[in-house]
Amino acid sequence: MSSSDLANGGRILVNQLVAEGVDRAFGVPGESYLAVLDALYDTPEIAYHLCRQEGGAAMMADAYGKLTGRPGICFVTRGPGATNASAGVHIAFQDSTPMILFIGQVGRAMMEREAFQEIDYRRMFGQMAKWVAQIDDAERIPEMVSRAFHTATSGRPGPVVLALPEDMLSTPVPAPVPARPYHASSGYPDPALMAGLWQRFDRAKRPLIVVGGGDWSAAAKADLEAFAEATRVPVAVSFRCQDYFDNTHPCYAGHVGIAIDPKLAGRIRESDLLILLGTRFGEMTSSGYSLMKIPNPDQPLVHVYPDPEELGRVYRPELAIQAGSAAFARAARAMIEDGVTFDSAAWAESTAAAHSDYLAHNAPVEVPGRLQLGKLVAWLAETLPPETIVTNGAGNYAGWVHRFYRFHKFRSQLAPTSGSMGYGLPAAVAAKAVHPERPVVCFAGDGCFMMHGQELATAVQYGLNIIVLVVNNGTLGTIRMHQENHYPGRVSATDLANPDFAALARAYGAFGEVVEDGADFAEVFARAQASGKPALIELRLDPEVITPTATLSGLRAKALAK
Ligand SMILES: Cc1ncc(C[n+]2csc(CCOP(=O)(O)OP(=O)(O)O)c2C)c(N)n1
Ligand SMILES: [Mg+2]
Repeated sequence: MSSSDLANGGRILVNQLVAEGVDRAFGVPGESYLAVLDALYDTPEIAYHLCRQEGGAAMMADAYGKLTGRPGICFVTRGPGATNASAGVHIAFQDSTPMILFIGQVGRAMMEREAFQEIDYRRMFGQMAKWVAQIDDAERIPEMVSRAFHTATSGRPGPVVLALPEDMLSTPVPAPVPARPYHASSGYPDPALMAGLWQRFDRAKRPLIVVGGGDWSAAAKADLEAFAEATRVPVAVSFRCQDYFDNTHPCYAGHVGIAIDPKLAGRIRESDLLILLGTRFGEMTSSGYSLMKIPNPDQPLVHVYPDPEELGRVYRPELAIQAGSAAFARAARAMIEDGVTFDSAAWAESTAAAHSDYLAHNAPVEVPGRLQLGKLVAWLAETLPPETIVTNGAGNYAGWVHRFYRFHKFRSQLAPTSGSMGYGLPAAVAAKAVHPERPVVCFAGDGCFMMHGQELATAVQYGLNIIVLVVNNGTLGTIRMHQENHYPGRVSATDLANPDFAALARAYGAFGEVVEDGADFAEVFARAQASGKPALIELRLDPEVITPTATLSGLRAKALAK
């Protein structure tokens, strides 16, 4: 055998990634996977984005997975690199995002001694990933990596973790043939079950579809919108899946999330044909499992989900259809195009009422102080083009975005259903890398921003001109709100001493300004857009304004009066 037939694991791995169509990876280097970094040195097909912390890198990979439908690729080193990255793996799991985390691992000869930074990733990520494995034989890289792509994208998508022992990556072996590129597969709805669904539609008076989960696409959204247009069926979106249905569509019924509009909650409770499409209807969507009884909902329930293990796991449906959301939406549209009709007279009026209730709930409300956050978000919704990508992490500030923004295009929202603080900024960085032509706006709280704020350096390094809006209320507002509700007046470990965010942004080489009065926002935002740099605008919000409809002192008084 000639030496040209030999390749090390790093080269074999990168060749396989190229064969799978990978164009980008996010990571933080480590000495444990130098051979991969070396192979990337002469692989122009793959852009490696050097991040500042692995949590941010993994969140960027998640955002890439959401935006493209292809696995987001993340490379981290063993031990501390992997533990940092776990935040992003958990997000990808709860959001059903295709993602592959590659971890440099200690050498094979020293395994199980608790060598430097050694962890058994199978045990560590067991509950958080669809599949966790270690590639001990470089000749099996094509097989294992190919399986990782299939697993991450098929059925209910999710993260896969592959550990790469350092010496496996660096030792030459006979070069294997790359595996063929992956194909994602998800179930197509059984026509017999679909017939049962259409019969139920015929009898229904108050049908409602709630969409969410992974395995969606722009085409799936368009198919569902066409189906809704033809049948006038109202469609609501689950927590943080607000871009799965055009919010200005006349059948759009609103966001089934935290602080749900009580009128929409009523519609869900009273529905006589509730179709959950791709959503697990988890804790945040179900208002703490209060909108449907468990295990037997009062509402006649049809559950469409790609993973059969989820069907009947929490809610016992009348009809369970194992199918991908995209396949279901395609089938539903095809049926309408084949000439099947429903008499929508029974519900058309209530669909119109649901949409006007949504519009009323979406209209900004007046709050105390000079910064009208609702109006500011509504102004952005009016002003920014529909392809704008809006990101956020976790905190009460996000509630304003969810309520007062309007989403039109698929994947114009990147927000973690797992409620992971700090997600917004790395997601925005990835979004701008994938779609440089689309405006990207990140909302972060003052607590949230500090979790992964260092990725502003990544935005500057790669010239990714995102705009970050830091809603600074000097507190971990969500927790403070819960404190006032449950332990009124006993403010414990929630006040924040913050840096000067605008100055911090400028120190990074970004644009930075402060807005205290909402009237100045449009002007500052225009300057940020024109700056030609990543930008941060600090919005000073009175902590009293804890939600669009509650003040901290009001919550305290209410709790004390109990
Ligand atoms: C990584 C992580 N840590 C802790 C929490 C718990 N948590 C949820 S919201 C929140 C406070 C967020 O504060 P901030 O970003 O300032 O937003 P605000 O609520 O003040 O608008 C905390 C600590 C979480 N969701 N994620
Ligand atoms: Mg805050």
